[in-house]
Amino acid sequence: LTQDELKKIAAYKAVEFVESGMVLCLGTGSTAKHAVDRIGELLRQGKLNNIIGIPTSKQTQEHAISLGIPLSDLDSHPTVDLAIDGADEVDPHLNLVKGRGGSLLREKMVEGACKKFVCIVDESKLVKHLGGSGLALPVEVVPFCWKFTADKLQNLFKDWGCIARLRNDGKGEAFVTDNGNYIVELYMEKEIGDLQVASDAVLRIAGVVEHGMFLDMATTVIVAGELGITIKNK
Ligand code: DER
Repeated sequence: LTQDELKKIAAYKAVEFVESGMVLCLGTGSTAKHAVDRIGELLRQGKLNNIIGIPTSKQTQEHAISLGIPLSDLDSHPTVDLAIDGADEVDPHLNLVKGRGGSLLREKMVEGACKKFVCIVDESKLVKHLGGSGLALPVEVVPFCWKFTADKLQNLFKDWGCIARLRNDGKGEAFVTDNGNYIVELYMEKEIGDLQVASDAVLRIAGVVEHGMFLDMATTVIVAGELGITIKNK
C-alpha cells in the first residue's frame, strides 16, 4: 500500500465517527483532504446531513466549498463536536507535531475548541519522542523582526543543537501563513524532553504567535499501517 492509500484508509475510518448534525473541524494537509472528500461524498449520497464544517485553512475552505460542504467559523460555533486532522509526528502519549503544512495556528484554535480530536496518520508519523526526527518543528512568528525571534528560539534550544530557519515559499520569498505571519522552522539534533516546559518557553517569546507542538489535544489517533488499522485512545 502506498503512503497515500494508508492516509486514505485512516481518513475514511475517522469519518465513521461523524454523525449527522455535527459541527466538524476540517483539518489541513494530504491526510485530512481524504476525510474532507469522504464527508463531501456522504453528504452528496444523503448518508450524512446537517453537517457544518469549520475549515482550518483557506486551502481546506476552498476544497470544502468545491464539495458543497456548508461552512461556518468559531465565532458562530465556539464549541465544535469533532475534529479530524493529520499530524507530522505522533508520540506514544498522543502528543503531536503539526504545522508542516503551515496551518498550525488555525488548526490549534479550532482543534482546541473541539470535544473530540481524531488525529489520522499513516504509520510513518509514529515517533518515540517529538522533535527528535530531525524534521521541522514549525513556529508561527510575526514578520516584524522575525530574525530576532528566530535567534531567540534557536538560543532557547541551543543544548538540543537547534537550527532555526525561515520557511520560504519555494520562490525565494518568505512563506506567509493565512494569518499574514511567517513560519520559523526549528531543527533539533535531540528529542525534546519536557514538552510542556518547551511549549511554555516558546510561547513566552513576544514575537511568537504559536508553535506546532499539540500537547494533550488529540483524544484519538487512527494509525493506518501495512498490517491494518490501530486506534489509540487517550
Ligand atoms: O500541517 C499540518 O498540520 C498537517 O495536518 C500535517 O501535520 C499533516 O500533513 P499530511 O497529512 O499532508 O502529512
